[in-house]
Amino acid sequence: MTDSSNPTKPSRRAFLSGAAATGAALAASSAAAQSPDPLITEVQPWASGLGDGVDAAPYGLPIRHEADVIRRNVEWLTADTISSINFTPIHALDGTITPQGCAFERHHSGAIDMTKGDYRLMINGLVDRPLIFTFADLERFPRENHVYFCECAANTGMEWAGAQLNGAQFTHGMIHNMEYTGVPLRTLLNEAGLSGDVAGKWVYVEGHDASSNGRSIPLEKALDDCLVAFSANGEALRKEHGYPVRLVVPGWEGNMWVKWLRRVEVMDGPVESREETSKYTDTLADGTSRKWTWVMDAKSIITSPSPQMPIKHGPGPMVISGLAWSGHGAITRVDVSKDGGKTWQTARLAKPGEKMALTRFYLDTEWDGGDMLLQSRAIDETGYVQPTKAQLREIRGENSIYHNNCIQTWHVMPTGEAENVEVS
Ligand SMILES: Nc1nc2c(c(=O)[nH]1)N[C@H]1C(S)=C(S)[C@@H](COP(=O)(O)O)O[C@H]1N2
Ligand SMILES: [Mo]
Repeated sequence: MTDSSNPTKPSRRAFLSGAAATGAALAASSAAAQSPDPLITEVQPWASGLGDGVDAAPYGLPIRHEADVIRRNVEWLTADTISSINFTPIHALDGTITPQGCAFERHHSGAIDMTKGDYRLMINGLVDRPLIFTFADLERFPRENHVYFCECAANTGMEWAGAQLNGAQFTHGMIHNMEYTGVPLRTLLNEAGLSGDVAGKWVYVEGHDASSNGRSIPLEKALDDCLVAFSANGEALRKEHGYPVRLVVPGWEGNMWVKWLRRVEVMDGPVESREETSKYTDTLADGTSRKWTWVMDAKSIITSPSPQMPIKHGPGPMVISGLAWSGHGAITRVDVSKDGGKTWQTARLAKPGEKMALTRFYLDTEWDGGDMLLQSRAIDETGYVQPTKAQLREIRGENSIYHNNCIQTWHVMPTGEAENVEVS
């Protein structure tokens, strides 16, 4: 049997069965085949009694053996848990959809508890008729479904000056990817009536929470693809993600995705609020600051192997897996390097890239049992290539926090363990 893409190379399937027959590789499974394996030969407890009934969990949680697939904090980042951040366990997830129960949270004044009955959304400012919508009103507008990633601008922000946090969850876990259901913001703005030019106009969006997290967004973006969302992954938004309604701003920094959305004011200029001046602004290498950085540039991360996901098998076939995304559109290619960026192989995309959504990539490869300097490099539909850390530092220096989309390196050791490192 041969691999159709490379006739000189035996296919993966042929390799696996050949290895089992000779016992040369896949040591664990071939050893087990030689002596009787009680898990195969003996009747096990789960096969000689009854399992749980259907009433065991009216709303199910993951099985207890997966109890470590949870959000985590970085202690020194988290002075208190109210105005804080936790991280998605991206190292332990597969596919692209983030379950709401472990999707990172970022609150400026805590997650609030609102009912649909108390919910109101006001549209005011430069509109023909200011309007107030109840939740029931929103449900009567035509709705859409879209999968989008939401990445905090501070994701990877602790890595500017050097390799710091040991785990993809901590270096890249301020991201989630969900299927949202909601009403286009455009529909609601048109209901309120917009007259005159779109260019030069803005919306100011704020939430019901004490922080309000107010942000200015150009009216063009508001009318393009922003979604007033009330469901994620098929169910109501969780409290921590803005129940009952949040704003979805595809491809743009997470801070603009206002939760518990309260008000949209059409204005003739930006407000220049705290969240868009002293915060979420990029310091450049020359000491000046860049005013607006809304779109999240193309980025990728190898989730396995990684410091929290060591290799647990010997040399031979292995799967390297990760995530890639771009706020500018779809991911078209991801390359993987095992030698710190000297040579690259193109990874397999699990599905063609989707606009402003996570893309899963796999490199089905062989591990020689030696050291690897694993890197991934994302390329999006605009042709943009994810930069190295050195390239990014040339423009941005080392004093920045936000919008760090550089290539990450994991040093995988012969033990299979991995650590966060930098290569020059
Ligand atoms: N109302 C409100 N919206 C908010 C915030 C907030 O504190 N209050 N935090 C923002 C920030 S900084 C980010 S990164 C995203 C995080 O969304 P999540 O908590 O659903 O992950 O929500 C944004 N929207
Ligand atoms: Mo954020």
